[in-house]
Amino acid sequence: MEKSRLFEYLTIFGAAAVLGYLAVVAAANLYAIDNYGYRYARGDYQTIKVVGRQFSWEFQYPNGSRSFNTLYVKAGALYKLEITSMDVVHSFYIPQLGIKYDAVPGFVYVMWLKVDKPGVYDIFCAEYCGSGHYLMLGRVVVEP
Ligand SMILES: [Cu+2]
Repeated sequence: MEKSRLFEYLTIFGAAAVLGYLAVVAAANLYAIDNYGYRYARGDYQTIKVVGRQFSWEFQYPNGSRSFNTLYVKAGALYKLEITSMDVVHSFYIPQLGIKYDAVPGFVYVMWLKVDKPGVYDIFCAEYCGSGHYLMLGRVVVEP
């Protein structure tokens, strides 16, 4: 085989190998993403309703109790957060836990929450929702 032909084949198969590798890695990682919590949902969890309104956060627990602006959870336990709004669009944001999801009237969005480290984490509203937007602060209290 002449040399230029050899380089041509090496270029083609080299590029194919790189693209094939990237395709396999991307597919494996995309498959591992669990946005809707299908794998979580098979486990044991409790549902907490998160309701945004001008200008506070309300949390409704499975036993019927409620709290405002402070979300109480247990470390290591799994929670399904059903996020909605009573009035305008808010955004439920806990930066330290990597959670940020819009609270939209008429819609319920699901997020999964599991915190292993006990402590207190800040909650913000991350969508401008009116004159009291800056007051929509809260905290997550993770009990050991
Ligand atoms: Cu808000």
